[in-house]
Amino acid sequence: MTKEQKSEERKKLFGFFKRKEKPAETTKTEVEEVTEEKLEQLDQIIKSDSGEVIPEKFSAGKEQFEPDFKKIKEIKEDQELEEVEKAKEVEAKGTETKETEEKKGFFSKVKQTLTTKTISEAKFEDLFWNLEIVLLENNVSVEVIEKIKDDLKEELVDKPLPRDVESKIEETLAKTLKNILSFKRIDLLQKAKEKRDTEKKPLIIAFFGINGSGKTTSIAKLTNYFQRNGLSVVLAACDTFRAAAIQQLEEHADKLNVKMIKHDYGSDAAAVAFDSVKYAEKNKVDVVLIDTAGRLHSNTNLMAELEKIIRVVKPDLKIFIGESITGNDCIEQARKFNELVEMDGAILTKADVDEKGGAPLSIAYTIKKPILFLGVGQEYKDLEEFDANLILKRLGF
Ligand SMILES: Nc1nc2c(ncn2[C@@H]2O[C@H](COP(=O)(O)OP(=O)(O)OP(=O)(O)O)[C@@H](O)[C@H]2O)c(=O)[nH]1
Ligand SMILES: [Mg+2]
Repeated sequence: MTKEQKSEERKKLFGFFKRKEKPAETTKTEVEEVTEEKLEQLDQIIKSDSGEVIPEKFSAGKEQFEPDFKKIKEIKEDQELEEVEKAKEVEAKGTETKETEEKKGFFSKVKQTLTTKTISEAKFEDLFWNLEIVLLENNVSVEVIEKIKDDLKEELVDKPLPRDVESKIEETLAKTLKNILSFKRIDLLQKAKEKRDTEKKPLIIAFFGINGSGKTTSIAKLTNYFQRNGLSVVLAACDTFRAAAIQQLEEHADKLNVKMIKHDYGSDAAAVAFDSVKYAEKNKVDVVLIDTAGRLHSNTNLMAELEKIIRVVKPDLKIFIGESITGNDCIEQARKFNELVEMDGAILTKADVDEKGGAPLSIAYTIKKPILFLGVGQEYKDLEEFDANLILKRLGF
């Protein structure tokens, strides 16, 4: 900071600082009589703070040296400015730590504010506000927040508070969240093997979601996952709507060395799906993965096309692919898709870019179906089996 900037800053800050901390003291000092005692005190202050001696000026009238109050004031102002800057730094650091603390264990905050033996409804609402903010910031949907609130209220309001309130709150929250995430796991490998061994048929999985949510990439990752586990795959290029889509899937098919069934751009997607299943049955392929065009639930034509694919091949599983980074948008999409095409589960992509943990929790609660995997990058290996405990950890539990 240049001297000029510092002086400007000082003007702004010092004025405020002086008003709050030292109402009229500085001006008063200027008109006060200079006593030996006062000089001693000033000398002490300045020496101890800055190591400088007290500035003096020669008074021609009195023919002696006197304290130079103008300079003294400047020095004091400088010291005070430094203090203000230090205080600002401390405050900034405080905010950083506060955020981390909030994320880690925001319920401990509630404990600190509790001084009464029971919590009234009004007090609870007041306390819950702290949690609500953190949950909202972490993409936890309003419905889930309401559920958490109800469960906590039931345990805490107008009840004798247990000695260890923090543990009680933690326990209740963890129970609520675990319940939301405790859906029956879908084991794709086991399902494929079962269908192969009992029905001699391939496991058919259709994927859908909005544009760019990661359908094609997730299908490629899953192909690799099945292959690593000894199962064979055929891909159905049912995105006949977007010009480059077939080529994009084909590149993955070549890299992964799997068969891909395609028709021309613009052709009937359901026919491609049908041919893929026939190919798999004939060639004893274990799994058929159906890539579809990105669509909004409001696009009637494309939704009808999706319904036709489903009607024609009757997939064993219908999987919604959503981007976890879009937070509440993703939750809304999941809800709307689920109303039109009831899904069996979801894969949430781009979890590597999503620092907040609320999306999986909220989607699971919205669709009441399991989340199978999280996409955590762009490589084939970047597919993580969903682990509820990990999500709870990310939310600070
Ligand atoms: N960081 C990250 N990027 C991902 C992930 N999954 C997909 N992507 C990227 O997201 C972009 C879109 O992925 P696609 O697989 O083409 O999405 P899509 O749903 O098939 O898109 P449309 O076919 O256009 O509807 C690509 O650049 C992917 O590399 C993920 O888990 N993490
Ligand atoms: Mg695609």
